[in-house]
Amino acid sequence: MRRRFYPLLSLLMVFGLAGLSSAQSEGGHYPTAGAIPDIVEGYNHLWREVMIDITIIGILFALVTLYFLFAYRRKRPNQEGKPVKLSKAAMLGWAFIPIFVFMADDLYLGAKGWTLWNTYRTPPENAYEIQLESAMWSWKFKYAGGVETYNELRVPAGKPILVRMTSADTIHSLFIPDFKVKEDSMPGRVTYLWFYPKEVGEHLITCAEYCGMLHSNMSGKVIAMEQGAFDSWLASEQAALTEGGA
Ligand SMILES: [Cu+2]
Repeated sequence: MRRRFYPLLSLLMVFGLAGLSSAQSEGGHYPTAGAIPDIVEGYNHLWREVMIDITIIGILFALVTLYFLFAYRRKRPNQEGKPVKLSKAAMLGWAFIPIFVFMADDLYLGAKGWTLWNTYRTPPENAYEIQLESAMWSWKFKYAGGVETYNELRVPAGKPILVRMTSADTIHSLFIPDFKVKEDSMPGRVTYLWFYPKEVGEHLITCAEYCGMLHSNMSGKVIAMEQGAFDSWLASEQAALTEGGA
């Protein structure tokens, strides 16, 4: 009777070992020092991995459940079940092997999430800094020389961008889905996020924290421009300000 459990236990062991060996082979995914880490790729990679793991775990649970349903079905009317007596070793095995398998995967994904989080919280040193003040209902971006834009975050492509933010009124949340970044902006506190627009293009900005009646209209866009075009845009805005102020 007890022998029936052995194939199942071996199956669990195989999954556990497969998980561990995949954990070890992941070492190469993280960027070397000095390079700009790719948080979009890091996010996508972790997301795929979580999906794959919960699918495998779900199938595994379903198979074990189906096996038990079949193996321990009632075979005659009035049949009474009787508990299987397990040896101490089998008992410990049943408790600890599944724990080992699932906790190994949880801790591994947790560690990878922590590593990725640290990447999110550590802007590269050469990041270009832009300030943001959110309000009901607009995003005001502030550049060097007093230049301001509303709802348009113009950035040079090919450079990591650091956005330091606060809020004029209530809590908003700057969400740029294409770059997999989101950060709350709040009054009386300065928070930040960074992202890396590699190429010229436009990307949606939206508010991800309910901030009142027109919250759903609180959108904007990132406009990633060639470095030269960005520089001349900023210079012309600065010149216009100087002229206006003179
Ligand atoms: Cu908002």
